[in-house]
Amino acid sequence: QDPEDLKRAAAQAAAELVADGMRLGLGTGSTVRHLLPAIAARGLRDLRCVATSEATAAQARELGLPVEAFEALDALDLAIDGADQVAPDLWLVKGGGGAHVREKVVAEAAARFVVIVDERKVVPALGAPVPLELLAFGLPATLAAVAPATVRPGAPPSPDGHVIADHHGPVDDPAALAARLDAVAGVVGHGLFAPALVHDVLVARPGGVEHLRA
Ligand code: DER
Repeated sequence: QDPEDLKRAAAQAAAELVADGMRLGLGTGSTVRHLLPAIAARGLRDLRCVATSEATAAQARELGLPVEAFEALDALDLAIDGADQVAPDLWLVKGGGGAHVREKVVAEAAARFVVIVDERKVVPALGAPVPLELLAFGLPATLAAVAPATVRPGAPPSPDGHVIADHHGPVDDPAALAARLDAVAGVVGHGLFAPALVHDVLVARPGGVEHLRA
């Protein structure tokens, strides 16, 4: 089945979780691109939306969704986002689109974080690359500290002016790798999302949408 149909099915299922008056975090990527029209089509009232990228903000506004700066809210009821990899224990790799720092801030602020993927994203074990967001200051020293890692070719700076890079090492122990990356001062963020952060994963398969709960 066409992956876009699967992405749309997962997005539709997530859109059903949105209720009037919700403070809603909107992720970034091609699956979320199907989420926004599905939410807009529901004609919900009094939504307050926060976007994790300019691309999401622009598409949401085009659809008439009320997007506001995240500085106006100190908590969200629900955040919905895609993922690059989903492991059986619900460790995630995100950041293929380079928005993972803002996405993680939004996910952590949400009472419920729902991930929407097509079945291709479900993997037996996480693997490289793990996206990184690095301070430009002292970049070579930081790259050495997190080796093996490279700056992502052609990637523009993040909305917050940081460098997008990728870690290429094995991810046998995501918790250990996440701790190692978090310990390096020049690492602003990385794309490993812990299961504790993830409440639901909606996996679209040809037979339907599977609902994994943490
Ligand atoms: O960059 C990101 O974190 C995106 O959410 C990514 O993980 C999923 O993008 P996709 O829906 O286009 O595969």
